[in-house]
Amino acid sequence: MRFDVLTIFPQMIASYLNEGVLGRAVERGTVEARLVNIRDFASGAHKNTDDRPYGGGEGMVMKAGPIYRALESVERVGPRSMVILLTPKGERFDQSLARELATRDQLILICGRYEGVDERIRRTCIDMEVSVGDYVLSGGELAALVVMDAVGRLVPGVLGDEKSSQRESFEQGLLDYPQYTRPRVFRGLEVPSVLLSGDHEKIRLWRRTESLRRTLERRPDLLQRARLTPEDQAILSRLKEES
Ligand code: 6GU
Repeated sequence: MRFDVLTIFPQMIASYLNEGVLGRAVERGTVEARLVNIRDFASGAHKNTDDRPYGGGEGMVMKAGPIYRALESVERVGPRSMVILLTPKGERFDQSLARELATRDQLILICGRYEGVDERIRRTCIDMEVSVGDYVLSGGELAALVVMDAVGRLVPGVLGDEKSSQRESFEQGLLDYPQYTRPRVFRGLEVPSVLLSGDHEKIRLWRRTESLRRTLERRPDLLQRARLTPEDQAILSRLKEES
């Protein structure tokens, strides 16, 4: 997977890419990440990348020219390359979109600012517009990092344990079960005894129940779309009776 990020703040992206799971993947070459500073493609003495909106009003709009030239400078890799604009007006990013994007060869991510980019860029250069949620960020940089992180960890070879991304309950449409590690007692609170029992079937059942309990309490909307087994249905009926 190759990411090319077009931004006026490349340092915001660079520092995150140097650390953690994504940092290691970049270091190993499993994921390639290139940063393109849109300002390098601006013209004029001031190298402006934004300007006032035609028609008047608040804020600034990102100019078409610098983004267009920055985009032209990016080498296209593989047959499944895609240009994505990060904007709060975009399609909502979720795990299923992350999975779809992870099958691509290259994602070219354009970080817009909140007031937006010139509509002619959107209409001529963009394959997809993506938002990371219903709130306003001051720029698309954090959103691009969210997309790169969630997509990057699905690329084969990025996580140490190949199965660990599939085990996560969000992949199955549920919230994760509670986790415990040493010590056995913390501020008077004991680790649930089932987790110390060594009985793997009991542990599996406890974890599944707690996943379903949390999802029912906090995100009942997820249960509509989750793939639920007959066992899950039975657990859910019991949980609903209890409450
Ligand atoms: Cl992609 N950009 C900005 N500026 N704000 C957002 C967003 C993106 N997604 C959610 N809020």
